[in-house]
Amino acid sequence: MKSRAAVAFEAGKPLSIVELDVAPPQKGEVLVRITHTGVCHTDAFTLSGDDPEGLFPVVLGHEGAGVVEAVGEGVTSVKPGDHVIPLYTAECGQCLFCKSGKTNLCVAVRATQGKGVMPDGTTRFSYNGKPVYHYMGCSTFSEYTVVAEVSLARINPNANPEQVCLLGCGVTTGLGAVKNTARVQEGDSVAVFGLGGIGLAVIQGAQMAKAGRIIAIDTNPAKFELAKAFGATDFVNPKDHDRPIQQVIVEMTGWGVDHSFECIGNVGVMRAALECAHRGWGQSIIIGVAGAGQEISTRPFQLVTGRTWKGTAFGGVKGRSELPGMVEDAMAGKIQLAPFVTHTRSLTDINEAFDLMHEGKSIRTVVRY
Ligand code: NAD
Ligand code: AHE
Ligand code: ZN
Repeated sequence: MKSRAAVAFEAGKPLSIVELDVAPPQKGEVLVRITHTGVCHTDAFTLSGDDPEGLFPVVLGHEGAGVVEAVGEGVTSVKPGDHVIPLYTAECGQCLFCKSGKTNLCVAVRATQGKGVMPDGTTRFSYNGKPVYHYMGCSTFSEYTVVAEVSLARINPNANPEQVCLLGCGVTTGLGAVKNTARVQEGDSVAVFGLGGIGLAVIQGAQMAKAGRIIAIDTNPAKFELAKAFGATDFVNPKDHDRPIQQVIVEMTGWGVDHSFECIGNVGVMRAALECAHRGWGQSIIIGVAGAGQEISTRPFQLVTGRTWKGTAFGGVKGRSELPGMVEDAMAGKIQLAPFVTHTRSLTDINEAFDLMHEGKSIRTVVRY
């Protein structure tokens, strides 16, 4: 079948709106009609060419919502008409990782996913007879996409897709980082570096956890208003200070914060986030994704004196088990999604979503088909 799609033919170039050919879903696969997709900084990261797993030409997008159109052989957990959110972190329930009870990092389809292909090693997308790669097991920048059955969460059909698509990445990642990775407790102090979709979701999660002080840090002060609305108590622009930002946070708090979160993808800020954590027990959670060749560093003394460095993917959330409940929570007003959707665009204007992000004007632009 034909599908309207935004294709990244080359790193560093705008996406091209074309009509792709999409092959039918094979065994264990599902054809999904995407109705809405968010644009996450990770899409821009991969488009930039900095992603070690980046492949071109590719259909990017991993923060979508849609409806099942058709299923391949052996698919039993979803049927045509079901409303779904594609998952870049699958949940097969069978692998060592799923069964461990310790992680959400299912490996059922991860190896082929990282190579831009379906589990049988081939792509379902083609353009002018040439294969086009899949992305993160989702490829939500195509109206019709094929994903593995284990990469789909079935959700309430009455949910607002323009908002719940954000549970496909940004909002879930931030909320989960607070709840599952850091396990923030009532009264704890929190510092959040970077106030995009991820950082603001961390702030929302910290407020839900009844954190005490929530320090919001961004070089773009325009982000502070929304951070305040989500519950941040203190606002710091590193550009207003001539000393290292970790020193500023430690001075503000006495000994540092109980939990810090890096939501940018800047290895220098990752160091600052670790070093502003409380002596003896503070922990820092890396959420941001850094480019090929970049590495983190700190004085080992920072760890010797009791700080812990951690990271999180999709907030530690198991998508098939947990996303349906999070969608219900959003519908019940327990999770706020509307404030994240600062812009909407049609597919033909998807490149504006990247421009708005780079200009610091948007939190999330949601693209509708
Ligand atoms: P975004 O671009 O919307 O937000 C980033 C924010 O960081 C912006 O507000 C920007 O002004 C701010 N910033 C940039 N440099 C800064 C600095 N030096 N100091 C302070 N603030 C600074 O991005 P996003 O969509 O919120 O994504 C954030 C990061 O999280 C990206 O690296 C993305 O790839 C990553 N991410 C990771 C996961 C995961 O599962 N680990 C999931 C989603 C996104
Ligand atoms: N491909 C990159 C790493 C990219 C990365 O870390 N992705 C995050 C999700 S970002 C969502 O916006 C993640 O979940 N990683 C775990 C995984 O299994 O992909 C690289 O460095 O190679
Ligand atoms: Zn993302």
